[in-house]
Amino acid sequence: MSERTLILVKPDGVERGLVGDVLARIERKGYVLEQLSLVRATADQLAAHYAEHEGKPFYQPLVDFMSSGPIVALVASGDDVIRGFRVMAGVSDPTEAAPGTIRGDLSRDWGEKVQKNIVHGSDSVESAQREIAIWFPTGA
Ligand code: IDP
Ligand code: MG
Repeated sequence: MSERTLILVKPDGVERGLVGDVLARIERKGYVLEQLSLVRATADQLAAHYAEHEGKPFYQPLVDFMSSGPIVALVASGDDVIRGFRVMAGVSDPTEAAPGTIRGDLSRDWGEKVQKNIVHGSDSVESAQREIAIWFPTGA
């Protein structure tokens, strides 16, 4: 069944000029871009988006990082796109992410308290619905 996922190109991806690479991978894979926006995340958006991580040691570094520059928010659709994009992204740790994945190809450890790993992708249908409403409040 076709589904939708919320993808973010994080500030490291925008700053390093990797938006086009990420979008091209999504398009070449065959997923469809439904929404696309260059935004600066508000504190409220980040608190809602990362609520599950509040209290963890990397939470404040993560929020500071996500506030450090513009991000690209997008909604992509396709059958099993939530799982499919997570596979394309690779695991969270840039050092462990497999070559061929977005994180494996484009990110690395910079010795910081937060992993700068280029992209976010929703991890479930429930997360996708919740996250799309945070980044596209007028509807997607
Ligand atoms: P995900 O983005 O692969 O779903 P999550 O566990 O949801 O990973 O964590 C959200 C983000 O927080 C990660 O993408 C990464 O930027 C950062 N992060 C997660 N775990 C760690 C950690 O152990 N150290 C530093 N940063 C982390
Ligand atoms: Mg996550």
